[in-house]
Amino acid sequence: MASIEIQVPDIGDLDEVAVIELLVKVGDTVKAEQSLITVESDKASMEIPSSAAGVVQALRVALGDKVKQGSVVLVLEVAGQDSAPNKAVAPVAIAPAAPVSVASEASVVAAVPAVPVVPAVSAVAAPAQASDPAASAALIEVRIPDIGDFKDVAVIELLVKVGDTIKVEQSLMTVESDKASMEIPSGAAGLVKEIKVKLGDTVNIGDLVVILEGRVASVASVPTATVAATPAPVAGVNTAVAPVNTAEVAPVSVASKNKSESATANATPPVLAAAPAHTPSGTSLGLPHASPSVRKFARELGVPLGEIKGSGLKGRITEADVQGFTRSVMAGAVQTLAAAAQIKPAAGGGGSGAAGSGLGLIPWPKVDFTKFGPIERKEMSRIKKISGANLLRNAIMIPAVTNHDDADITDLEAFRVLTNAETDKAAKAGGAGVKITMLAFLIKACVAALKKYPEFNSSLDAESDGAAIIYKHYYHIGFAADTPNGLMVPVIKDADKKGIFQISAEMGELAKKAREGKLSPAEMSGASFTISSLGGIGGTYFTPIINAPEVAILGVCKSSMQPVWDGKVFVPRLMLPLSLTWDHRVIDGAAAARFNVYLSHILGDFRRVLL
Ligand code: CAO
Repeated sequence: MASIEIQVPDIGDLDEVAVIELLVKVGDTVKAEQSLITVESDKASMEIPSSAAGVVQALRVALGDKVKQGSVVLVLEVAGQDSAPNKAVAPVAIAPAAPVSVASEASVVAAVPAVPVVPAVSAVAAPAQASDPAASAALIEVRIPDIGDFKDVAVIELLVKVGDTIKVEQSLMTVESDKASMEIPSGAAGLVKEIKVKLGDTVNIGDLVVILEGRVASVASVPTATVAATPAPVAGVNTAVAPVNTAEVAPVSVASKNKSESATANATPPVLAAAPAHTPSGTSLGLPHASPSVRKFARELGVPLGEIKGSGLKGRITEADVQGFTRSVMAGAVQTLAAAAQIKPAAGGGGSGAAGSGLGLIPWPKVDFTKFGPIERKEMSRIKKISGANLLRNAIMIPAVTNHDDADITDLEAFRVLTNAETDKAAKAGGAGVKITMLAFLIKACVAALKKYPEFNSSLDAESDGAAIIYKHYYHIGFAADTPNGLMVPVIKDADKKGIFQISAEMGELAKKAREGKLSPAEMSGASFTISSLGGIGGTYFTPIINAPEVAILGVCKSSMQPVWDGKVFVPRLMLPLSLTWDHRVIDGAAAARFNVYLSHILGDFRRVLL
């Protein structure tokens, strides 16, 4: 047994290409020339085959990675030297066979323009004579250039129509064999006069596909006369000269924007693409059936191709399908899956409905962590999955700001300790009693602050898409509880009507139920404001995420003795760090600062609650 590295082979003029599909995984047994990954540039996609048979030991690329010639794709364990084509000694990097070769039935290998090819064009109608140095009008034949070993490829998409004005290198049509698809670019600019093929036709190298009316340079101005007529060969494939018409007039220059090719120079490649979504076994991985240009178009718009129903041949997604889908989303007639899953439940208003669908975020990085060390995968708990989706929506959709402050709870803590000591004493004497925690006082203090600043006890009106604010005349306070299954938020209903002992007792019960996973939906709903206390754990400040549709949340951390200046001297005071996060659509910074100051005053002297 030996380990060999499979590298990206010569992929012609393409510099860096993105990995858009992984066709094998660790542990898979692959055959020689089996496709391993699909890579894509802005105009072409192709499958990278394996040069050897073996078992995949490690993937060296992840989706989204950029690779180029020589990049290691994966490590393959091969059975002895027989399997290693170049008898490489482990671990030796080997370049796979050039992906242009189509060696066997099983080798799903797409043609790759190892050497760029000039699309075949020729002018068939003589324009002005050579004495006229200026360009003149002519009919130009555009033919199928050398596309490698592919024969009888079907026209599956026409990308231009009669009357279109096209540029040099603009794609004219997409053709597809059973294993690869490619776009055929035009070698000349001009007006499309005639399209010589229709959907479903099969074409071969040299076939006439389009007649253009274009401005053709005269003989005198194009000394390199054979440039367009003879496509440069694709390395490793059929190098037969493309049957283009060069007899009647001087050929058309197909100089591209950046480079002016001579007769022997390499020019623009036909856009070759691997057929999408072919796994080695032939089962679809669900990659949408669309040409590279359509994929690029969709990518630019942030349109999820997988959600579009193709109207083209064999369900192929066309540019018009992408446009139609985009129009439907913009009109609100259709929602993307991401929007439905993440955005729809938001009742945050302010245009919340579909706002998140246009974030245009780049894809989440998919990293093969095994590249860096041993890993273990564990499924998330149901609660974590649900709360994660909610937290993400709330974090993204709410313009949240956090104000930090400190409350002097020296006296309150002394009172709490005293009260608990009395409860202990009563319990020892046979009486019942509830231990009270700082959180119970905080709930009561927050109710007082919510009454004074009602916008903190409100929600945006989802029905009017945030055009109104709903003020609640009830005070149901949620508190975050840390449980083995994740974060849960039980709710103390009507906290304004309850005393500290009752709140403490209820909190204890609800927290116990939360940890045992026994909370009912009713016990977790209806909160008008939430407190997240990490006081029993530690830390100073944090930025809690608002629990929509609420508009504010108070984060509390561990109190600590701090030197506080009393105007004359520093005195030791027990200070409680407060972090208030608020929705800026509803609340202003000044109100948030006042809320915190008021809360601190109450906590500093709890008698104020009675005022
Ligand atoms: N400062 C200093 N000590 C504090 C404190 C504070 N702000 N808050 C509580 N404590 C102390 C308590 O007095 C108690 O000490 P004693 O046992 O000596 O009396 C100890 O910390 C433990 O308190 P507790 O955490 O059990 O009780 P609580 O009422 O403060 O909190 C509950 C109850 C359910 C909120 C808490 O157990 C919990 O789950 N907190 C985590 C919440 C959370 O995860 N928030 C993050 C959300 S964002 O991911």
